[in-house]
Amino acid sequence: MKKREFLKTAGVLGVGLAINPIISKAADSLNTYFQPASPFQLPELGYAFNALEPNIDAMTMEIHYSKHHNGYVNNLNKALEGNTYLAGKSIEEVLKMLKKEETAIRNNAGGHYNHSKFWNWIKPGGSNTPVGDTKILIERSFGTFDKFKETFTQQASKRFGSGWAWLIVNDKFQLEVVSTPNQDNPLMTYVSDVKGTSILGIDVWEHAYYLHYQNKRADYINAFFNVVNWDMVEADYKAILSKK
Ligand code: MN3
Repeated sequence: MKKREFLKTAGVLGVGLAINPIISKAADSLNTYFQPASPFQLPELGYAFNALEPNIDAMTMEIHYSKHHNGYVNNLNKALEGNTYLAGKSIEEVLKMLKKEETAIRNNAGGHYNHSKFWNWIKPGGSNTPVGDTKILIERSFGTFDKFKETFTQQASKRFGSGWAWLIVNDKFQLEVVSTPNQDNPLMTYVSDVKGTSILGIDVWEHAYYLHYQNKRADYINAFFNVVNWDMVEADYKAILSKK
């Protein structure tokens, strides 16, 4: 759907969607969040390891960020060395262009992108409920915020083994809750069955919660909602709109 058609369709939502969406400061900083091209670097976390306690414990944050995410960045840079068509591309382009069988790039590019987004989708204290256009769209798409939470929680709970649950904007500009295995992402054209751009995601790999929650994934998902940064979700949505 072209932007104009979308805005016409979205017009029924009323005041929530302006004709010329104003890109907030958060969206600007988001656009500069990733290094424009490889080699990639571990981005700054933006808060202390213990800042999300008691919802996400300090040791989990420290290991998750400085070991797991750092490992994805280093291994991605190694995997891209000598790659003639992906080296020098942005991380989003790498996700969109990589081939299914390029396992090292697929796992580590996904790992870098997914975690870079994830750190920004959570913040100390969170912000309890959606804001702005995404609040309207979530209520319109799922009925109520609680219904959305239920759907998202279901996707996150039923993901067998390692992976992520996402709230995405699909190619029809609709919100959808989906899940992908391992470090796959809905931006991966040649990999993912579900296609779109995520505006919220939860890491349900055991490394994301096991130290504190052990086998109780449901408790971790519940706690995640206490620290969701809904302003960032809104900024991500506006950034998608601005590129159409
Ligand atoms: Mn992880």
